Amino acid sequence: MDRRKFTSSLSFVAMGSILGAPVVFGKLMPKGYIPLGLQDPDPFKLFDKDKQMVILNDRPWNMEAQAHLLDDKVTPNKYMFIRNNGKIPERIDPDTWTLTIDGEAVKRPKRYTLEELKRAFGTHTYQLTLECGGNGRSEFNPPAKGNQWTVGAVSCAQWTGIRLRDILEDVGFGENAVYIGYHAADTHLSGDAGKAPISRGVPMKKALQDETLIAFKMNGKDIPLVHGHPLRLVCGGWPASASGKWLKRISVRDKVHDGAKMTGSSYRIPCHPVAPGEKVPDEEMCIIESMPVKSLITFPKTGALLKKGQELRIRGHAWAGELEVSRMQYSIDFGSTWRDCPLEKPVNRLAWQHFSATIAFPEEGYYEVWAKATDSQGKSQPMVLPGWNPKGYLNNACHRIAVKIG
Ligand SMILES: Nc1nc2c(c(=O)[nH]1)N[C@H]1C(S)=C(S)[C@@H](COP(=O)(O)O)O[C@H]1N2
Ligand SMILES: [Mo]
Repeated sequence: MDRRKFTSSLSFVAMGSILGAPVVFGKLMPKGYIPLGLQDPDPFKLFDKDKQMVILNDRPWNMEAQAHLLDDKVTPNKYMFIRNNGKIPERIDPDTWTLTIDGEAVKRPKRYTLEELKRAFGTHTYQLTLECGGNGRSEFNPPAKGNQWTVGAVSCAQWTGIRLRDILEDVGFGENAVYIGYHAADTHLSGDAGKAPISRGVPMKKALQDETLIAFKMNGKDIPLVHGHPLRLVCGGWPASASGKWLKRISVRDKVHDGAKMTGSSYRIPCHPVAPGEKVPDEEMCIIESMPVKSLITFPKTGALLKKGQELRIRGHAWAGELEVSRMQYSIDFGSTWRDCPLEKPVNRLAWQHFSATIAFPEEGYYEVWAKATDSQGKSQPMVLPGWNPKGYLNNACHRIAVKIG
């Protein structure tokens, strides 16, 4: 039995004896609640993550994958990056959890229990690519503040839930509806209860898409706590910050949602290109919407050693926000020449696509394998860093791995 299950089956008196002190107010604590002092201090165990995941921050918790950990077609929890802006909510009781729909543009504001949501609306499952807007931030110069993500802040898990559209149609919304904004149960690091760590959203057009889900399952199981249990908004193909975890309320707004991290330089980029390091006034910053085309070589791990004459089988994934990836190429000569490689169709819209290739190297020595995806509108990944921006978003430069032959 794991520690979490073990502790949640104990009485608070028994817990107190482990802690060496009585659990004050123990009687008032919800069933299954584990006092912080008893939680596993090992974050890999606490979040059920593989030891090869890389911790970028512990306050709040932020953890990324490495390219080779993302080899699965459907990302399992153990390799899924964690991005938190605040403190993970601790006392979650799915039996009493509710979702409220309100806002200026809603016709009949309503509150649903989880049971009601599951009963009233059809269930849908999609595999959805979630990439943090700041994935690749570590390479920008001048450097951008924030978690120094390399390549591992992306996932493509299978999400099951109901369509946000079905709920919005149930409550009704006016012609004045512009945007939806989410409100969640996580709390600000400062401890200020009136302050949300994050409250973002998407325009109505995105909110009403088939694939925009209010999810209650990830990869067929209850969503893990750190990824939004018991309810999460999932907007695939957009910066993952639009996919609110621990979802409590959705507001149908008559203007662009103005919650925490919707303004200033948060998840916004200069509306027009700027020079590296340039100061950009707030009114010249635009909200990031669909993510740009990108790909990742997930096998082999960089640094592969091959014998002379041995062929190399590579594989990976490519994605392009709202668009499909239409072409995948690789280069073994630093981008001088490119070869096409087979690319699979996505299992559904907004899911990443898989590519593979068998590469023969002309002679022994050091090589880099570069991968380049092109979207359905003809845009390819740049080979070097794309436009600098104050917070280091949208780095979709080609991924590359080192290979040595001989
Ligand atoms: N409530 C809440 N939702 C949130 C966040 C958060 O801090 N709180 N972080 C957002 C950001 S910036 C990202 S990149 C994704 C990360 O999702 P994951 O931790 O499940 O991988 O969640 C988004 N949803
Ligand atoms: Mo993010």
